[in-house]
Amino acid sequence: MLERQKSTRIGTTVAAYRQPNPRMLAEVAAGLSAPQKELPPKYFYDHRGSELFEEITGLPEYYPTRTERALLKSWMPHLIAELGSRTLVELGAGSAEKSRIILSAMRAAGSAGVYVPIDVSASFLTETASRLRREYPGLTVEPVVADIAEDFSPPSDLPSPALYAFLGGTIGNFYPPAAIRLLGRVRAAMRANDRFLMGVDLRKDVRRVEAAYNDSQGVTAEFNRNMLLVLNDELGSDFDPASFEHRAFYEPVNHRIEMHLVSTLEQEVQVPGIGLVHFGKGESIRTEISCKHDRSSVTELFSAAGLRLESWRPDPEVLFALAVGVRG
Ligand code: SAH
Ligand code: AVI
Repeated sequence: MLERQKSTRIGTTVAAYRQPNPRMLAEVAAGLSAPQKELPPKYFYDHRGSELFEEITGLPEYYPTRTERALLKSWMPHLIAELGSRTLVELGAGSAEKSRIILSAMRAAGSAGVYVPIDVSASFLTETASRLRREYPGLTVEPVVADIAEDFSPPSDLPSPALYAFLGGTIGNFYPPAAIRLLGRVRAAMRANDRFLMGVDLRKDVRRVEAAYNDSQGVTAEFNRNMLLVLNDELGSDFDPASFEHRAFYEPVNHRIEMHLVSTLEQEVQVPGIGLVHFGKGESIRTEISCKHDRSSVTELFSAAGLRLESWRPDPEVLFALAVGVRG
């Protein structure tokens, strides 16, 4: 879906843009005309954005990935042996680096059948699928390029039981009503003996969580600005990423990190199909929320989506947790 296009700039003329995706154009138009400008975080993820996220996962300040990995390593061999999962359907799979822990547990239990990684980052997903086919020769890998906020349709007739997984704390990147709709679609696809495994980033000391989104090497800042390059490539807009500053802070009322791009000057940006977009000096675009949870907020989210929280496993420092849900 989000593929950076090879385009040629001739003076100020931009040649050879694809037809813009109408949904993207509508979302960007609505987001940039709101009083608080806002863009959906899925637009971070072209191939470069996916690479930058991978880089973030290895940063010393970014505790979620290594904490979730340790939780998966200690729990998955037991959980998968107990469930006998034959299919893994994963939302927002990315590089599937941690998914391999689940797939290896399925292989060890003799139950590895089908892996369905779903992601909006098309070419990155294709690469992930090819690598997995090489690493797990007996596994059927059926990647699906889709926006999980809009449509969620795993292939039918998957071997049962299935494990649906949504790792990394990505649920936190959705506003609660959208998160509930998304989980509701997972619930609708699940059969009685299927399970839903979700990674959630937990509420904690504000300094710890803010540091994870303000890393000292500036990778998160580059990831944030990448969204403007995605817009330039997809829509032919003329954002100058250097004129926007990365800002990330904890918003305690809604228990979430907010990431913004702040215009360092008064400027106008041309977005074909939308027109000139004005930015005052210091005006920002909110590019991401990352909601932090606890056991009771996850119980509520699940129950609003028709799921029941069956198991809850935080790490010893209570930074991150794995939650397992069943049809309620
Ligand atoms: N699950 C991986 C990657 C998390 S990064 C991990 O835990 O490390 C978030 C992933 O979700 C990215 O790969 C991104 O491309 C994907 N993603 C974000 N929004 C999405 C959407 N609306 N639909 C589908 N995939 C999405
Ligand atoms: C993918 N998602 C869970 C990440 C997060 O922490 O909300 C994206 C991210 N944004 C900045 N750093 C990482």
